[in-house]
Amino acid sequence: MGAKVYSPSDIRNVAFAGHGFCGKTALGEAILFDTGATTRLGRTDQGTSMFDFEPEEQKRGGSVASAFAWVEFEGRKINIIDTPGDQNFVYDSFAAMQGADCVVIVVSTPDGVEVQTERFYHKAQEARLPRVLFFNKMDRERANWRATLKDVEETLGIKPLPLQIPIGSEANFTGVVDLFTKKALTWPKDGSGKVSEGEVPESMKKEVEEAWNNLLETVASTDDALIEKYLETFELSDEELASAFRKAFLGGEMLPVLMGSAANNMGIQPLLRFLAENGPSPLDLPDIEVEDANGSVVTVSRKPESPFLAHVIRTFIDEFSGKVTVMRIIAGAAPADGQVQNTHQGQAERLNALHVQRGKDREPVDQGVYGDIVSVAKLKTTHTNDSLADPKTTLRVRAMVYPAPMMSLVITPATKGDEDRLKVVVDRLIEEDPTLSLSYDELSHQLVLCGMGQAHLDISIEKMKRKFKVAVKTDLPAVPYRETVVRKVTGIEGKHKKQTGGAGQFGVAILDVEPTDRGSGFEFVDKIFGGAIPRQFIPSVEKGVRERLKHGNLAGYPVVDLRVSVVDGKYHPVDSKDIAFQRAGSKGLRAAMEKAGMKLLEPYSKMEIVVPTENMGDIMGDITARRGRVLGMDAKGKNTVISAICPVAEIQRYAPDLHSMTGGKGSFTMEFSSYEDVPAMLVDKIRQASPFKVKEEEED
Ligand SMILES: Nc1nc2c(ncn2[C@@H]2O[C@H](COP(=O)(O)OP(=O)(O)O)[C@@H](O)[C@H]2O)c(=O)[nH]1
Ligand SMILES: [Mg+2]
Repeated sequence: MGAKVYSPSDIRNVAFAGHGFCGKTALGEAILFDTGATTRLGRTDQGTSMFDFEPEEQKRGGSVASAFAWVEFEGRKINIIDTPGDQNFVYDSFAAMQGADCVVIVVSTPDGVEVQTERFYHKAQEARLPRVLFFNKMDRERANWRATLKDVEETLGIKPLPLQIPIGSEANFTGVVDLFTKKALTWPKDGSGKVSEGEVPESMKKEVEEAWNNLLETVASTDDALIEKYLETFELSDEELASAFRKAFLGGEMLPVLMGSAANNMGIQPLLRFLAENGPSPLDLPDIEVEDANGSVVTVSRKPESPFLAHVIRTFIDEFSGKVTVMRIIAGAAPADGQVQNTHQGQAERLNALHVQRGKDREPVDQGVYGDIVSVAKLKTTHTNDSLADPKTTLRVRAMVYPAPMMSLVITPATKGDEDRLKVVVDRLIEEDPTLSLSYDELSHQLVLCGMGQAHLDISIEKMKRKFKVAVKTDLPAVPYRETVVRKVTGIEGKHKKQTGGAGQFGVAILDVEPTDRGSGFEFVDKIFGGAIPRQFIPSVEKGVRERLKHGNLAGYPVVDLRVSVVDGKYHPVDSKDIAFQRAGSKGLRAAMEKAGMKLLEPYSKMEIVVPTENMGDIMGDITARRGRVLGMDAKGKNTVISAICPVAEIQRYAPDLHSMTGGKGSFTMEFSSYEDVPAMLVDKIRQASPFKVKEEEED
């Protein structure tokens, strides 16, 4: 017997999002326990969470990938999508959020709105997902919910609407007054989640009255007819209130606030009721814009009877089932014969047996109904962010754009001869995680693993070892220095002449060489008139020049940003041949570099650093010490966003440094900006450390 099949009207797809360690996973665990899906309360800090089931997560006590679980509450199926909050894994969260129809933004009340809270809030807003706030950790010291309300208003730019008032605070937090029912709901601190209902304490009546009036007024003002009635009578019927409330919530016009303590299993049932009653069912969803094979926009009506379309929101490798693909059914229902088309890859796939997930546990389910989240094992080529569709259509959900990697590490297998296996293993990891990539550095002949940050790469390397038994050594990648010429030189001769017994080799190329703008690369100009070098040998000269550009005269790094013009030359009717002119070009450029003088260039990254404003001075001082330049600052709530550019060489380990300078509260993104001159005092050091020997021209 398979898992229960629910009607789409009874399904709710909810993502939990927010800053790392705000308690999203704890909230998910409390929900699993209170709905009877688990028999004990899982804890992330003890490695007993259903959601954080990967050993890397248990070791860290924090989520590194999204996880899924379904529960039943009051006859409704709630699909929970628990997302990681860490900056390193944020794109995994974004991919998983594509399965959600509304988002619970979890806020640690003592910490207020943090960097990733804001990021997830805006992401959900952009995706037009209704949002509700859960003020968590109400039991903790410095949990001041009024201050956090104010913080939300200032940083997110929307006045949040409390649906509850807390009873007691910090260690004395015992529960909430529910404004709709005017009941006091309290929980013991033993994690049992047993809710008791009582009367509103006398001392809170005035506060409750005020909050209720605020609620009525806020809801009424979302509807012209309603606000008129409210202003006349100061009353609304329950039905009027409920329907206007739901409409405003679904439209994203209102940001309700619920609260509790997830780790102590307090405040969970009201959140579930809120989601069951107010959360959108898949039948409430508007049409969706997708694209066809040509990339043209097609509007699809999200209904059970539309042609099947599903989107892959997560892929992971399970030790028993192999590759598991989790998908959200966007339109229609899964076909009974399982025949579908991967419309991103143009490949047929077969859905063998559908399952529903609870962490890594899965149960078969007989049907994939419209709106549900289901998983399937052993698809051939399908990845996260692909769409699976009715084979009669070519429709697909527009693929998410992943950012450029922010950090790279050189990896070498610990066991010699594992190189090929290493490539295969990284490919498998990339199936789970599209933000990871592998490149080959031609210059250093090294494999470079690229990802979102230090923690991301560390975890990927741990996974390689655990899942695939491949251990690697890591190194910081070499900084890709470049060289360029300092001034223009003209009429430089490159001459190749070789006479060994029989046929000789002869060619002369006269070159002009000049520096060009930063970032312009290399340009080759043919200025030969009158056949001083026969036409067919001009490409030979260019080839020789290009070969020589691979290693400059100064420290052996590639040479960029110059124009080389071949202006004259000499040839011999018999001895001139391709190889002779290649050698002439190469020698000419080498002589030109010698005469023009060379300088070293180093790459800079553009950074956006978000830090608590009180750390701003330290961070800016540190940027200067790293030879960086601060370009601007922007206050954002209690944080400041610093934009800066910094030499890549100075920020290869910025993540852990920023972490310790800000007590874990800072975060940053970076991308390549430009090449600039290396300061004179550092040139010698870089020359000596260069992995390249500066080649003297090989003798003929
Ligand atoms: N005191 C207290 N601690 C909590 C609460 N919720 C979560 N925690 C703790 O906060 C830490 C992070 O929780 P977790 O659920 O892993 O956070 P996530 O990163 O948002 O998933 C864990 O040590 C939890 O036990 C709460 O309501 N009160
Ligand atoms: Mg978590």
